[in-house]
Formats: sequence, C-alpha cells, structure tokens
Amino acid sequence: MSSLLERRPGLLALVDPSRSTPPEAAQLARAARDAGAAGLLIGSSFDGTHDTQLVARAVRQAVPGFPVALFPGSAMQLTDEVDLVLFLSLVSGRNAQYLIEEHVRAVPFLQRHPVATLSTGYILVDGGHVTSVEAVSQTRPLPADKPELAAAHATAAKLIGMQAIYLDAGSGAPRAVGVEVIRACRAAVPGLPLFVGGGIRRPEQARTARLAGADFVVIGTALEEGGGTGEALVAFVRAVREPGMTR
Ligand code: 1GP
Repeated sequence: MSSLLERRPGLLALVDPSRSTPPEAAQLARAARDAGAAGLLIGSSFDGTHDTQLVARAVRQAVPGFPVALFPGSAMQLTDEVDLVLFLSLVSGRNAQYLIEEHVRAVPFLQRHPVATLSTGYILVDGGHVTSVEAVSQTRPLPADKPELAAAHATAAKLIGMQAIYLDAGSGAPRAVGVEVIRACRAAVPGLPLFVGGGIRRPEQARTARLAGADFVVIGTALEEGGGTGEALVAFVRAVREPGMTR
C-alpha cells in the first residue's frame, strides 16, 4: 500500500497547521527525516483548508520522498499534497458527522484529486482532561481503565472493514493511552496497523507504547515544546525502533 505502512514500526511526527507555520513545519520535517522517523502526519482538530495546504506543500518541498500523511480533523482539511489520507472514523463516539458525514463530504475532493486513503478506526481514550477533539467532535472519550471496551471498538472497526486503528488520548493529554488499552487493542486486531498518540512527551513513554504493541507512535506537542531538536528526536526514534535498548 503506502510506503508509510512499510516503514512500521516507527515514530511519526505530527505537525499541526494551526500551531506551526509552513517554514516551521518544513524545519521539523527535515529534523524528523534526519532523525530516522517513519514519516510525518499533518492535521489539526480545528483548522481550515488554507493552512493545511500551505503546510503540506512546504513539507513536501522540504523533504521530497519522505512519507507524509494527512490526519484530518474534517473534510475541510483535505489536500492532495500528501501521500496518504487517514480516512478517520471516530468510532469511540456516536456523532454521525465524524462517523460518516465528513466522509461523504470528502468524496467530491477525492474524485477530483485521487490520493490514497487508509480507512482508520479512530478511538479517543480519556487522557485526563477535555481535549480539542472531544470539544470539537462533541463526543466522549472511552474510559482509560476499560481496555476491553477499547478492544471491542477496535474489533468492531475491523469487522466493518477498517484497515487501521488509531488510539488517541488527544493532543497535549496529561495522561497517554495506557499499556493495558494498547495491549488489548493489539490483541484484538493483530494484523492491522496500530497508531498510538496523545500525551507522549518522553522517549520512555514512546518505548512503552511500542512494547505494548503500537506500530506507530505519534508525537506532536513534545516537538513543539522543544523536543524537535535532532538529539531529542533521535531518542524518540530509537525508543520506538529499538525498544529493547534502554539507552
Ligand atoms: C494528537 O496523537 C496526537 O492527536 C499527538 O498528541 O500533541 O500530545 O503529542 P500530542
């Protein structure tokens, strides 16, 4: 499928177009590529088309050939300046807009601009505070201490035919998705790419998520808060790619 999926396991750097300018995004993309990250995600839970398009274009020009995927908050953010669109269904919620409506709205764009899509069951897990995703989508996250509930959602997404699962505690969450939840979902959908993100601020947390079964560990806030330097990124990459090593 996409070259991104062939690069698992790996670290994904998330660029939020509402928080990074195109030049900042380009710089981060170069740092992520040089550190050995698997690729880049671009997206925001609250942002329109314009900034996303500009950031995606800047990233493409900065790191040609480096896998870039869109992690859209809505159909408004669609751009074809990416290799892959995570076609997200917010399956932990019961808001039809994020289960099917945004997807229908995406069709005219995707017909005009054929870009690869990956049908992804997006599961929001309680990360200890109200995140933008929760506020914007008007859905409640799943409880953090009910791994069987998260696993049932992952299984249902797979039975529906979804091709990947994304477990998210939400950007800036004080508490990342827990080991038991990741393990339960990994066991529920053994063959599917499993993305885990939200609240991962230290390499040790990235390692823990990987050891629990994450194929891709996503970091966003940690990069914006100073973890975007080469050395810090290399530590995150190593934690995911060589989780058995503690240094
Ligand atoms: C949010 O999973 C991403 O959707 C990344 O979260 O910004 O907390 O790293 P952070």
